[in-house]
Amino acid sequence: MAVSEQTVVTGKQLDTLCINTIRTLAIDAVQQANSGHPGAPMGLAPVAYSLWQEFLRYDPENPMWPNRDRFVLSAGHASMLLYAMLYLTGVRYVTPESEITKELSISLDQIKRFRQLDSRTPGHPESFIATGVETTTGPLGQGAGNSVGMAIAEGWLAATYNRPGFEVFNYNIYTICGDGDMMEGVSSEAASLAGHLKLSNLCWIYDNNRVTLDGPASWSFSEDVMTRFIGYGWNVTRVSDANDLDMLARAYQIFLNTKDRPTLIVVDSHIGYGSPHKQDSSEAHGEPLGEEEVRLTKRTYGWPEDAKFLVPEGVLEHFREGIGRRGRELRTQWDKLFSQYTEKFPQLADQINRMQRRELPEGWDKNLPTFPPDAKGMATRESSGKVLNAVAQNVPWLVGGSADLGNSNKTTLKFEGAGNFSATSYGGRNLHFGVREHAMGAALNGMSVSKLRPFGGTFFNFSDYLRPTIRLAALMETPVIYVFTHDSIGLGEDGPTHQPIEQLPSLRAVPNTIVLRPGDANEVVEAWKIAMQTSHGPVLLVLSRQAIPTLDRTKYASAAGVAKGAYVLADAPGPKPEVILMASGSEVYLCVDAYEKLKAEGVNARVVSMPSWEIFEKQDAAYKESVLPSNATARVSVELAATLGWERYVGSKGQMIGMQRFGASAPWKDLQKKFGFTTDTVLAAARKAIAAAK
Ligand SMILES: Cc1ncc(C[n+]2csc(CCOP(=O)(O)OP(=O)(O)O)c2C)c(N)n1
Ligand SMILES: [Mg+2]
Repeated sequence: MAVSEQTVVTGKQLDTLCINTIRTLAIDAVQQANSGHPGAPMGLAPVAYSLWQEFLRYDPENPMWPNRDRFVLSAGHASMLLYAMLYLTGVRYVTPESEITKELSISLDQIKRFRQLDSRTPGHPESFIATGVETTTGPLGQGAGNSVGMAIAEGWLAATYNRPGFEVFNYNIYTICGDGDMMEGVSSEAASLAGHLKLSNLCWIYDNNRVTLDGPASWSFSEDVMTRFIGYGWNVTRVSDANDLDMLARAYQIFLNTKDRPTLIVVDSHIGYGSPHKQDSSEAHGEPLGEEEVRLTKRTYGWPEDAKFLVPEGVLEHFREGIGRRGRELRTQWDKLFSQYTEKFPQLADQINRMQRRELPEGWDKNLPTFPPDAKGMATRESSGKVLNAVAQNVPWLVGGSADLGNSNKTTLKFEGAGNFSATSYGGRNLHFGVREHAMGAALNGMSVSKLRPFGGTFFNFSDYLRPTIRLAALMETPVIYVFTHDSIGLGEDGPTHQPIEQLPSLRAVPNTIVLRPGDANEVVEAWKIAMQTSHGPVLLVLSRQAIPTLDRTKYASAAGVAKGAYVLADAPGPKPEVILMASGSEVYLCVDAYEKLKAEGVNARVVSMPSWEIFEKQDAAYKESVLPSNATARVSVELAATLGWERYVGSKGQMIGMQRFGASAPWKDLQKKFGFTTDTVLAAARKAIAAAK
C-alpha cells in the first residue's frame, strides 16, 4: 500500500499507517538533527502504539490528571518515540504554574527542532521541559528504578485515600526497558524490590532486540531474563513479534488481569536499521541512517520517499478517537467522582490537591522540638530523627525510609499509625528499601514525580551508591530529602571503608542541590525546615553519628541563621574580627571552643557557622560581606572532609583544617587526636592565619 497525503485508510491498514508515522517522524527528526539513531523508536513503534491507543488511561487534554496511567521510557535514547506519541496524541502543554494551555506540548515544529538549543525535544526526555514526559531518562536503568517508586506511590495513594465506592487512585505504570536497562544494576535492585512488594500496578516492557551500541547483545549479555524475573516474583509473558498487535494486546491484558505481582512483557523485536538488507546487522547503530538509507526505508514502508515529517490524513483523527476519546471519558468520570469525594471527604481531598501543587499543609511546622543547651549534646542524626518524627505527623504524605539502616539513620517514623509499607499494607509510611541504595534513590525520584514528599537514608559514604539519582533529582528538580548520617571519620571504628572524605565537596559541586550539614541539634531543626520548604531540587542532610554539644543560643546567635546558609554565630566586639573561624556540622563547636579561648586571651575572633554553601551563595552581596568582611583576611576553615573548595572562603592567607587522606579504624577520640580535630589545632591555625594576614 502506497501512502500519499491524500490516502484514507481504515482498520489494520490504519494501524500500520499510524505506526509508520511514528517511525518516519523518528527517522526524519534524527536525520534533520544529524544526531541520534531512530532504530529503537522504529522497532518499538507498534509497542507504543498499541499501548497508548488501546490501553493507556491518559487524557492528552489534561496531562496532569492525578489518576492517569504513567508511561516511562527508560530507554531514553529512544526519546523520539515519546515525542512522536506526545505529538500524535495531542498532549497539551502545561505551564510551570500548572496551567493547562491550548498549546501542544510537542508540536510538529518541536519535532523538527529535535536536539536543538531551547527546543522541547532534547536528546533524552527531560521531565521539566515537555509536558507528558513523566520522568527524566537517559542514564540507563534509572527510568526502570523510577517506575518502581511510581508504583510504590500509587499503592500508597490508593491505600491512603481510596474509600469504599471512591476509588480515586487506581492507575498503572508502564515502562519500556531495553537491553541496557536490563544490564544496569539499578534495575535489578528495583525489580527485586518491586517483586518483593508485589506491585501489580507495574508493567515493564522489555525491548528484546538483542542488540546494544557496540553490536550484538550476545557479546556481553546471555542470562535468561525471563527466569531471572520469575525468580524476582514477577509475572512474565512474551510477545514473539513486536509487530503483532494482537499478541501485544493479549500481553497488556495479561498484565491488567494480574493482581498479585508486577508483570514483565518480553517483546522480541528488530531494531530499525533502515532498509531490510541491513536487518540483523551487527554493526554499531549509534548514528542517523543517512539520506540514502532514509529513502530505502521509506520505500519499504510504502511511504513517499521525499516527504519529510509527513503525517498522513486520518492519523491524528485516529489517535483522537482512540486514546483521546477514551482518556477524556475516563478523566471526566474521575472529575465527577473526585468532586463527590471532595464533598464527602474534604480534608482528604485537600491533601490530594495540596500534594499536586507541592504545597505543605497548614501547620506543617508545628510542635517542632527545640533543644536546650547541653555540653554533651547529641548526634545530629539523633536530633534529626526527632525533628523528622515531628514534621511527619504534620505532613501526612511525607513518606520514606532507609536502605537497611533505619536504626542508624534515625529515619524510622515511630508515632502511632505510621506503619510499615509492605506487600500487605501499602498505606504504611515506613519504607524498607533493603540494602539497595541505588534503587532507593531511583524510587525516591519516582515517588517525588508522583507528588509524595519522599526521604531516604543511608550512611553518607554510600551516597556514592546512589549518586546518579541525586544528579537526576537535581536535573529534574524533584524535592527529594536525603538523610545521610555517619558523615565523617567521626563514625570511628567502622574505619576508612565507611568514612566519607571527598563526598562533601563533590556533592557540593552538583548544580541545583542543597547540601546541609547542621552544627548542632537546633540547626538540625532549621535544616529540616529548609528541606521541607524546598520544592525544586534535592536536599542532602549530612549528619553526625557522634554526639556534639548543643550550643547555648542565649549566648550565641539563633540557629535561624541557617536559613541564610552561613551566619555569624559568635562575635568579638569591634569593627572587624582579627580572625574568622568557620566550620560546618560537627566542627562548629570546635570553633566556638577556640573562640572562647581566644577571647580570654584578648583576641577578637568570630565564628561563622556554615551549614550550606549553596544557600549562602544565594544571599545578596551585602549579607555575604557582613558575614565574611573582605578586609578580614585571617580566616580558618574546619571540616572533617576533603578541603577542596574552602579556598573560596579562606582566601590566600587563610588556613584549612580538613582531611587529606583516608581515615582509620579506631575509637573516635583516638582519631580526633591523630587527625588533629581539636581546639588546639584550631587555635594554632588561627594564630598562623593572624600572622599571615599582618
Ligand atoms: C548508564 C548509561 N550508560 C551508557 C549509556 C550510553 N548508551 C546509550 S544507548 C546504549 C545501548 C543501549 O542498548 P539497548 O538498551 O539495548 O538499546 P537499543 O540499542 O537496543 O535501542 C548505551 C550504552 C547510557 N545512556 N546510560
Ligand atoms: Mg537492545
